[in-house]
Amino acid sequence: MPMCHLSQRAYNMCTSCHVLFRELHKIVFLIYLCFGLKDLIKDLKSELSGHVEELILALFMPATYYDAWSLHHAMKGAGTKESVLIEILCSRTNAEIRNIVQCYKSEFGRDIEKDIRSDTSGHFERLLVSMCQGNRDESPNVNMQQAESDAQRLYQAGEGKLGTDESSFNLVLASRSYPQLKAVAEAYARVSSVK
Ligand SMILES: [Ca+2]
Repeated sequence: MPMCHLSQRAYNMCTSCHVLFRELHKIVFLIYLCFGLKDLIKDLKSELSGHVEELILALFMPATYYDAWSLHHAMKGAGTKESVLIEILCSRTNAEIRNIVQCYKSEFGRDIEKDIRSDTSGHFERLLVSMCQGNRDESPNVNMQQAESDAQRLYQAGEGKLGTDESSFNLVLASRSYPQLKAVAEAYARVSSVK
């Protein structure tokens, strides 16, 4: 039976693992049964489970859908996989975040902000809620003076005092551009080493 491009990719990645190999056969069969991607994803979900489900869905899902699915899985049921929330919400572009929020609503019928609020608390909750607004500065320019003052501010809000003023961290982490945050981290290393 000929294989489509995606299943060939999945096949090449996974031939060394017997469990995955068996599951991939199911998928090849499913591809020929259902040609619509949406139906295919639905069928894959009902056929697979656990890490195999996650690997295969990662290969087949559009990136936005996979992020929304991962966030939903990280929060649904008991407990929360905080590392997944951080990895996705703290690294995507504003446009990607907005698409993920929209996809979360349309595919899972839920409001991501409400789910974050019910699954997390305190400053971590506020940080994640800020992140899912998709309002990060995306200018490619780095302002060294601002990086220096942010580093000073973070030092004073954390290491330089008893306890931590988390709101300063939230402000910087949620709003500065990624290149700017890199400059803040470098400035912070200098500030903390001379104090
Ligand atoms: Ca939960």
